[in-house]
Amino acid sequence: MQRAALAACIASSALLASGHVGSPDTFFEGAAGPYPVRVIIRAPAVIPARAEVIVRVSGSGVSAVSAAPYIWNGGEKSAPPPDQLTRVVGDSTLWSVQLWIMQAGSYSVRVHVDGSAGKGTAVVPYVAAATTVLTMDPKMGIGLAAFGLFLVAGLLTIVGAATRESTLDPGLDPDAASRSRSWIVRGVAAVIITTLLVLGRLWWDKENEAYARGVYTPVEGLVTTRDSAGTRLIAFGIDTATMNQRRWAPFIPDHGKMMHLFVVREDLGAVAHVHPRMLDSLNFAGALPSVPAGRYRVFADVVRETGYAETMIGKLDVKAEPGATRASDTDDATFSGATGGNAVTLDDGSVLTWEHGSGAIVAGAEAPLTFVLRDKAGAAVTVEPYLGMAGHALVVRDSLDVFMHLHPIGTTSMAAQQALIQRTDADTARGALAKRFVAADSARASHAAMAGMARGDALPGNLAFPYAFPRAGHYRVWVQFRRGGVVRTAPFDVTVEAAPPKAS
Ligand SMILES: [Cu+2]
Repeated sequence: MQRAALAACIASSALLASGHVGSPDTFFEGAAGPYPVRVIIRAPAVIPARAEVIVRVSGSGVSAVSAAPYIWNGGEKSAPPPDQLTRVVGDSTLWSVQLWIMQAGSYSVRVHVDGSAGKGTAVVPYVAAATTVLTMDPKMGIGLAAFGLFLVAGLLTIVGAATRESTLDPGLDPDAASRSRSWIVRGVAAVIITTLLVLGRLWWDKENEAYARGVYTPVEGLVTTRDSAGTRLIAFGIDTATMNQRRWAPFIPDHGKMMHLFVVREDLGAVAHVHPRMLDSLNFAGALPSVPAGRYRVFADVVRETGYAETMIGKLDVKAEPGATRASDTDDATFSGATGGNAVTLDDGSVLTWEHGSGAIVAGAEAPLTFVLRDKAGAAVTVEPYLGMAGHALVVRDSLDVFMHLHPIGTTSMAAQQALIQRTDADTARGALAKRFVAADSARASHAAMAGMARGDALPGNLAFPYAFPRAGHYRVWVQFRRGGVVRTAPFDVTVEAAPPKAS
């Protein structure tokens, strides 16, 4: 019953969670040396607690899988020895373990695979954050309070009996003087015990408050627009009051951009994906290409040099459309319109089809986010790299409490992974690592080069995004890719069903 209460509490309160909005789990698709791995980190809702690490290793001859969490600034010696994963019964490629996460922050979870092809390690960025304060079940509270009262009464009885009778010889009755002394001592003991209980309560309230203050909420920004010379500018200013005592750390570019800003109309009828420039450590600004009027939510993806990837949030009202507004960045894109079912025809005539099979899509279970691009004749076609990847997907729940920017490598940020890998024990000065990242990024001809891609490269038009929808409900998924030099967006709708209750 306690576990059920705990699970209900976690389910009801994990709305806003680590790094991203409403989607606390980490999905990673990559390789540990010669072994392709898919890693899922099921985030706990409180910290300290255990995170479940699930690893799918495809590749034969795998003999052992282990994993350990490294906090970003802990150095090599800080991590506990790796925990061995055990095979999940009934699936020889699936391994799992529970890892203790003792404090909130940015981690690399290193997954080691050992097998007949040798050893390999995958570095998975993981942002640990408490997302809820657990409350006690009232029934258990009443039970514990009754037990506590019983203990206090017992203690007073012992104290009273000891002062009254401990010096008496066997068989004698206590006299009136020792009886009254016993009452006085019991009264003093009651005062001392009450004082201790009150002090304990004060201490606990302080601890509880400190914990509640550390519960993750997204940083908010003030979003404004301004029309100037035929261009609409959008600005995102971080509201430091919402930083919730979190340590400020410099930003690093992810996919070559300091910020990926998603402007989503509240009815999900329009979306813009733009890349404002960083003006200073709190302010970003850039062009907002033409979007229809309406009330918008703003989700700003950024990565800090600590490997901490987060989504900041804001709101924006867009008034009537101005004349021609142009994008300031060729990687910017906008889209408005409804979905066209499971196969969306794009303006170049190609068709993107969501191949999700016939089964239901269930909250918490790996979702079949697999898309194939074909031409009019039905032949598979290629795409060009967009921000160093074959494709991007945005996932937004219709109630706007879930937002996720997905890549073929999952929910993790490549920049966060690089920050965690490249950080050395000498990078103790704030900003040192960020400086190297910014320098390396501006030295790069195009961001695609980082992933070993040239801008004109042809990539297979099969796009797969490892992810599980966190909750039941209606979602819209926008898939973005580049073809013919133009960023194209295909919208899809999906209804996600609640997970069936687990038999225990
Ligand atoms: Cu972007």
